[in-house]
Amino acid sequence: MAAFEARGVKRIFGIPGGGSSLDLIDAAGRRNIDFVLTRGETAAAIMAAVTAELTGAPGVVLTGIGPGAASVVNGIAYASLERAPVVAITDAREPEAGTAPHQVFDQQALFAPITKASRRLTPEDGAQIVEELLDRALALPPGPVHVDLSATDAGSPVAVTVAAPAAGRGEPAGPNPGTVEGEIEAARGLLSESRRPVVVAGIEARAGGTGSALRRLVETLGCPAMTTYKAKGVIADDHPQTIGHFTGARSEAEALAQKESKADLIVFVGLDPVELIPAPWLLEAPVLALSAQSGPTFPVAPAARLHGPLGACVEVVAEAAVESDWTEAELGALRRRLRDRLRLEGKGHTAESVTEAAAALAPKSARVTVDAGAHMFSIMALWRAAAPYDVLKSTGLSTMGFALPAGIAAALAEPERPVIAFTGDGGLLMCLAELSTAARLGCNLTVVVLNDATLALIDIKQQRQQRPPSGVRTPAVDFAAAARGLGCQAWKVGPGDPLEPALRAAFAQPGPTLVDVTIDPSGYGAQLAALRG
Ligand SMILES: Cc1ncc(C[n+]2csc(CCOP(=O)(O)OP(=O)(O)O)c2C)c(N)n1
Repeated sequence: MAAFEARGVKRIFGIPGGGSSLDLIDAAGRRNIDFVLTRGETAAAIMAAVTAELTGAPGVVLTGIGPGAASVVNGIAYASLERAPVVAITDAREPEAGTAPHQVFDQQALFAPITKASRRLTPEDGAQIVEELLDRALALPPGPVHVDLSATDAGSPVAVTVAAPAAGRGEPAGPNPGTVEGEIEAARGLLSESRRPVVVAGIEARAGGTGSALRRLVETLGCPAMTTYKAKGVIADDHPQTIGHFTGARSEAEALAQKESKADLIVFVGLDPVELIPAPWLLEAPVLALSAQSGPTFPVAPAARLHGPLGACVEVVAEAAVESDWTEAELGALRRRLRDRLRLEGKGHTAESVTEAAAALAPKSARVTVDAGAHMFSIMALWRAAAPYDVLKSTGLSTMGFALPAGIAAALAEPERPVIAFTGDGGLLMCLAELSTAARLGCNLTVVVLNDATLALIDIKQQRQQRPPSGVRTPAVDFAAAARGLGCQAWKVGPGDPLEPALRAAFAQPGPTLVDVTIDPSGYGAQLAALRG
């Protein structure tokens, strides 16, 4: 706990078991670290990971042995594929137990594929190991680590060493943190020869120190700027050169390959391959890759690469940047083309109309979280982010059950900033009980459920394969009634009901609220076809 405190940890999320968890909760209290009880372990891990993303300090999640450890796995997978530094602490069996193997399996093996390291702590070297694990979690690319700790070991005295404060978010670990390495001349050559470059910012570009260098580069080039979903806001959505998101979908490749707006160079700035959908690479233009971590494997081999502190990489190539041939009219046409592909038809309320209504009525400072599913496309396309982390979404894992726990973590990290969590009905049902966590904590959070009683993203894939509907549609759930039962104020909006009064009332309340909107999913199929082919 001393090590966590020194690294800026303010709260730990989880569900305790009866072993080391209880010692740790006591110790946390003595260090002014809050223990935040959740209803599910995976939700706790998502909260820890999002806390890490927002604060730069490591996230910490605590679970019991066996079922508690098994139940946290999807949240740790989130931290792994979304590059969030998280410490997962599980109760562990006593080494010399000699007791029945009740609730016992190899927990370190369970976490091995989704953590950067997993260690059992002992009184002899436990404090040292915690420091090493924290360093591992924070080193690029950041990710989760696992700690197994038995009650006897947790209760034994150790020599506490307090860590030096860790490097801040985005500052690379390693022997030469300030050095840009790679094909500097080739990189500059590609940029100076390019007449029609396109800059794509990815997850690593969220780190402080990159955004301003990146904007300068984009403005010098006068070229189109795109961000991945995770990097949304790194270059503001309202920046005159922002044309949309880069996800690896066919519609983007088509837009950037068409005759009138053909890109001749794609510049990745901090893009992580995990951010792209697994589709064939369709762009012919060469790629210049600038990365904070060395050697990521992209679906296309870059013509040149640099790695090192990302802002410095950008500055190194910017020396060769000159104004491109792109015109304002071409940028506008590209933006419209990408946006038009995402238009969503439907009767009554749709994901598009709900997003537009919420954006018009939301408090200006609102932060948004978005779940996985068909509803996500319209929200990501229409919500305007001004800065990184204005919109939080699971992309590397693309997990359902994200928006509500992420919203709770965001509300706790910045209580003065309201949060709107957009979710499908399927995703919300995976973490519904966390509404009671939000109510208990008084989170300034509005959950907007796009309720179509369908796992729409899977439903449309099933329809496209001309299969009969099976296993994807369910009777509608009354989320407003459920939310009230869990301690939130809630409104239900049917297909013919006006949405604005409910949204207005929900946004006006400080405590957690929920708006359950019945939406028409019939336009999703055409939208997905336009996006991904
Ligand atoms: C935890 C998890 N389970 C399954 C999936 C696969 N999956 C992706 S979207 C989706 C359906 C989402 O349904 P819903 O939340 O109702 O949103 P909608 O697609 O209807 O907008 C499923 C099952 C996933 N991404 N995450």
